Amino acid sequence: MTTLYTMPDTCSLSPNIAVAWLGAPVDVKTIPYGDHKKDAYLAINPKGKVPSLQFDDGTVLTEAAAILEWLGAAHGSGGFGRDTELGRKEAEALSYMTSEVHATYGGHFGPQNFAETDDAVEQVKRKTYETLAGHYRRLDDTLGQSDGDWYLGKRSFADTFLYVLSRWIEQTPLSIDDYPALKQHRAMMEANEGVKTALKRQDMEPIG
Ligand SMILES: N[C@@H](CCC(=O)N[C@@H](CS)C(=O)NCC(=O)O)C(=O)O
Repeated sequence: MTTLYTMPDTCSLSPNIAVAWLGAPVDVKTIPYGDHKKDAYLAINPKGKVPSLQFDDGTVLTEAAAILEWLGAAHGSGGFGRDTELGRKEAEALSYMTSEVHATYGGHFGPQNFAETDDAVEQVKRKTYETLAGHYRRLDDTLGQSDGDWYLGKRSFADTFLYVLSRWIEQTPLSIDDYPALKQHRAMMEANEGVKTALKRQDMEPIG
């Protein structure tokens, strides 16, 4: 069976939720933190990151946006066809959230990768939170202006990644209270049965 590898508190929650929403025949396997750097997992994904999706024939797909793309294409509704306006917007939102917002979190999760001295590390962190504040403002505005409760008006995979981001804000000095649309979206996601299932599968709790 196709297997999705996840780890607690990571962005792999996004495809995990998508699997739940689609009812896709995908086995979700949560590995403990640390196992992602061990040989057994590195043989699956040499990048040593989650998520990874392993197919029956042993081939592997990495990168959250690509995995979501495949899930939508292979298992139908939940992702929108890329020939529709919603589909184009979903692709745009997922690219933005993964390649811009998630990537900015590099300065939070590993500031030492961008600076050599303690002072410089502090500066990287400061700039990271400034940049993240701008991203959260943009996400909150987009959500606030959407035609409905979901990020694109209708439920899409963009909501799964947005939920990851609205959880991570708790690890930063930023406050969800400054982003009311995101706060409401997070609560709505946590009331959703598919999200509850995905959280359990990944040994995670709702933020509440
Ligand atoms: N560009 C990748 C990023 C994947 C990624 O950074 N995953 C994180 C969890 S959110 C991870 O596995 N981190 C473990 C590590 O780097 O040690 C994607 O979008 O899937």
